[in-house]
Amino acid sequence: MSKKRILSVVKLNPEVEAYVKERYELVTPDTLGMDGGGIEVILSSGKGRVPKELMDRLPDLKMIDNFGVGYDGVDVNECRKRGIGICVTAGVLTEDVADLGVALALALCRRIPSSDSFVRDGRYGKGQKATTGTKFSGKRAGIAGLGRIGHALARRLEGFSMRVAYTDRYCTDDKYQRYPDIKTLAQNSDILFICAAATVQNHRMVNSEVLRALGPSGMLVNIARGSLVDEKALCDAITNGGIAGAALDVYENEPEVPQALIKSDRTVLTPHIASNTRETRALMAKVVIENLRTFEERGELPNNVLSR
Ligand code: 8YV
Repeated sequence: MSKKRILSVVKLNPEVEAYVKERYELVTPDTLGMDGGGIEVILSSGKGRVPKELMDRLPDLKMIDNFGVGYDGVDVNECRKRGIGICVTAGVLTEDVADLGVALALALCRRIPSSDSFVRDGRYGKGQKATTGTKFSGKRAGIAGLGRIGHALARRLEGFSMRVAYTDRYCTDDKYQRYPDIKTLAQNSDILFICAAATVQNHRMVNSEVLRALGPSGMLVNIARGSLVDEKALCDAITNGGIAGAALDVYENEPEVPQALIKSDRTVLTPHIASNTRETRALMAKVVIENLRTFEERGELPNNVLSR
């Protein structure tokens, strides 16, 4: 009996790939051919794109099994209309992403990357003076997006004696001060952390006005998605001293990173690694496989963001 087809729009995690290849015929949009009938599942990730045009080729599509919690490449409205579930790896990567938020902010304040280079390239040995950073503990933290990751970050920052404030359209938490919008939050923050989902409403939520509100001593940390920040405005603010610095794990057109950010000594840049630890990637793979197995065996759509 021939195997059922499954379509992947991304390079798969090795464990997911091994599981899938044993049970399915794995196809890509390029090898799909004219007839997309019978394909019920698309495997995707934060990097994947599932536009309406692809869904049009798959009349039996029921599930997008997503390696990650972000699914901004998926046409969500179209999924809603067609009753297609978007199943994510909720919960398992929260801690890692929050950890990276702290690490990036600390690295930026305490100038860890440039201090590391200072030692490695011999300037320390020659008795030169290292650059002075800024104190991390006690800063005013602003969190845009107080979901699971935002909360995990808030808890960590409290441990650094920070006053934590936030803005969020849906979540509230009386423990922290809530601001009605991101501009007011930025005005009242030393470090603005972006943890919100990359929805249409949040597109470029950090614009030139918000960066102005953050001001010359303010810092931006983005562990969510590049599309939440107007990258051109950010480059200008970094180049002109409009803000003190930025620490970024995500970019508007990954893997491209603007030269203005690369050249600046007031940025800390990582290549979208927030969930990239051995432990978490193994758990993410497990959830993707479990989501798929549950769908196949029981016809259910676990961790479906559209059923919430
Ligand atoms: C992954 C992510 O790096 O969960 C997300 O939204 O961006 C990350 O966990 C990504 O899904 C892998 O491409």
